[in-house]
Amino acid sequence: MRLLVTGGAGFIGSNFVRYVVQHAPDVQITVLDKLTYAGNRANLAGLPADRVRLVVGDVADAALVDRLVRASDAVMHLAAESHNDRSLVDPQPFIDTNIVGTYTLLEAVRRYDVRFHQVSTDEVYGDLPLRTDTDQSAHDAVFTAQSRYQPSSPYSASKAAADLLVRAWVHSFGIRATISNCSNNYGPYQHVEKFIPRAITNILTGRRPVLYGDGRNVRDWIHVADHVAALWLILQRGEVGQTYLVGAHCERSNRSVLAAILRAMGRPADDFVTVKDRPGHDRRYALDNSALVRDLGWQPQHRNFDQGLAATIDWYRTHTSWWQAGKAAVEAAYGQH
Ligand code: NAD
Ligand code: TDX
Repeated sequence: MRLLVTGGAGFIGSNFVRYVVQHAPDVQITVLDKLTYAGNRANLAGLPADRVRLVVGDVADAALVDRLVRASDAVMHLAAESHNDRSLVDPQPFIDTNIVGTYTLLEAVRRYDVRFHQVSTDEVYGDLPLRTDTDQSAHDAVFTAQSRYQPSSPYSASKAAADLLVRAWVHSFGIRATISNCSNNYGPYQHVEKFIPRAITNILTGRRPVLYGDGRNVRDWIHVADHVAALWLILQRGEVGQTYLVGAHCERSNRSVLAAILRAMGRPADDFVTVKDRPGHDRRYALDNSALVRDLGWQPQHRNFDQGLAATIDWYRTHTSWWQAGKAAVEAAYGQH
């Protein structure tokens, strides 16, 4: 199989490429990645050159995308602007990459009848109420593949728009596509702008980690290794036209995640700063993964969040050269808003 992986030099993309190289010896991978601030050649270091090639370019470049899709049997589409906070400062690249880029790929897979998978997020469904002691409906609420799309941020709106284009291209043109909507990932190679790596690397550089608002917001965490295993399974065995929700039933408040990081790194429990809340901050995400478990037999392997977190902390400790150069600039940018 000739597989085109867009965004393969990013966090989830590079973990996916490594997974496929290890598990599927017959697959040749072409990574199409613009190498934005979030993409990094080093994420693909050490992979065999005869199995993986990197093409630096834009998913919205129709001529380049046409040429690469024509030469592929399947496309795993991960390229995106991925950070909510950035989308609140400058939405334009989110429109260009997430919407126009996805449209550009869809037109190419339509021309050449190439299998396509859209990697998306649970944030397209908006947010859920926090669980409370009294409100039973809040306890039961989770996203399902039938949940309404009601995104809150420019980032999630751009992902929602892209997903809807995929659904329409399946419906109107019969392209062979699937979609997955995954919860919050953590693990190696995640950019230091994101919550968990930011907190870890703040502590490692003598800064205090940062909690937005009251810290009661809940995210449903999944180890990136479990997400990429699901993506590979869906690409091979998923039913065309289906949406799969990917999550590992690991809801944690931001406050409790930060407490676990501080504890694991030997810092006092109150050694963090609280800042103004993110505008439009989604309260809670949680999702129903039953189609993936029932139909495709997927099971998360990294079920112990504290262990996964400890391994992630170790990874950042032992890979300082991977993140150190960009750290100060990320913190300086955060300081401006
Ligand atoms: P990331 O920001 O780490 O990586 C994105 C990659 O896309 C980078 O390598 C970047 O250079 C590349 N890219 C950006 N614009 C491009 C363009 N115009 N053309 C080609 N390449 C471009 O993001 P990530 O966290 O790895 O997310 C990957 C995908 O998974 C995204 O589609 C995201 O919406 C989705 N997702 C992420 C999470 C999460 O928790 N991180 C959860 C669910 C879904
Ligand atoms: O320093 C911080 N302090 C903090 O309290 C940062 C960076 C974040 N937060 C909060 C905001 C969120 O409630 O932590 C939570 C996680 O924040 P992010 O890492 O920015 O992730 P989130 O906004 O939840 O989106 C992530 O998951 C879904 C990814 O960035 C998206 O690409 C994915 O679609």
